[in-house]
Amino acid sequence: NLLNHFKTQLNHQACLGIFSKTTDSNVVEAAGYSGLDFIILDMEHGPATLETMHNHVRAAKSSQLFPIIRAKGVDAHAIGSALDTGALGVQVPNVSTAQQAKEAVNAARFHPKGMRGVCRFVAAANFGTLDKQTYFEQANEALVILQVEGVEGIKNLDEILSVVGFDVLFIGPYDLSQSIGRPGEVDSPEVLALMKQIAEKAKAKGIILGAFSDSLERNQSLKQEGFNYIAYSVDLNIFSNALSDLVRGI
Ligand code: 3PY
Repeated sequence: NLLNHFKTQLNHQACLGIFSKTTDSNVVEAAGYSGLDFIILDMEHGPATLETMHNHVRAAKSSQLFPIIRAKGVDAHAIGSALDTGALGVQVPNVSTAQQAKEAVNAARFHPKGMRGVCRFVAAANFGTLDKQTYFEQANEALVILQVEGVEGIKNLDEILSVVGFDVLFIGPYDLSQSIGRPGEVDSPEVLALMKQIAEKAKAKGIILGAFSDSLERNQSLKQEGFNYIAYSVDLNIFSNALSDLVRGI
């Protein structure tokens, strides 16, 4: 199945995804026909509502694209309801302390791994038709991705990395650049050095690394640096840039 297949891939090789800020589930489905590995449906930045997310998740699964929802923050309701849609992963932005990392894991996993709010009548449980035990076991396999993207998170990194129950540590270079007073300078030596520092610590603990990239060159360098979860750009930006290339080519 999609969950096991993606988890296996992620453990062994670089996987490529994009962020999505569309409200049209056809765009999400179409992205899957490209062979892309995963899509991060964004509820931190972007207009899509929880209702839209239900359709996005269905659309992604229909084209074998692994759906992850980025919740709006470290918020138990936002994290639980994202997974209730049937998304196979949840990404939590701006984790700065071990306490926040624990809260995120707790909100994403059922007992004994956490304390996620229980409703077995949601889309993720086939509206209550899925066998209870199967649902709870399956739900606890969801991918949990934590974003560290600020100096406070870096300061607390050892403790964050010691928290049990998350799968991927994701670095947000844009927020990181802002946190050192240089918003947007994602290719600056300072940001790259901090990313390297985070990456080395995560690697030493055997934790899968992820990052945002907005260039094809950066995709390659991240891959070489051992990042297996590479989130390239945003669907609508990719679309618009492809049209610019088209216009330039006439
Ligand atoms: C960042 O770069 O800060 C991100 O969160 C990616 O969108």
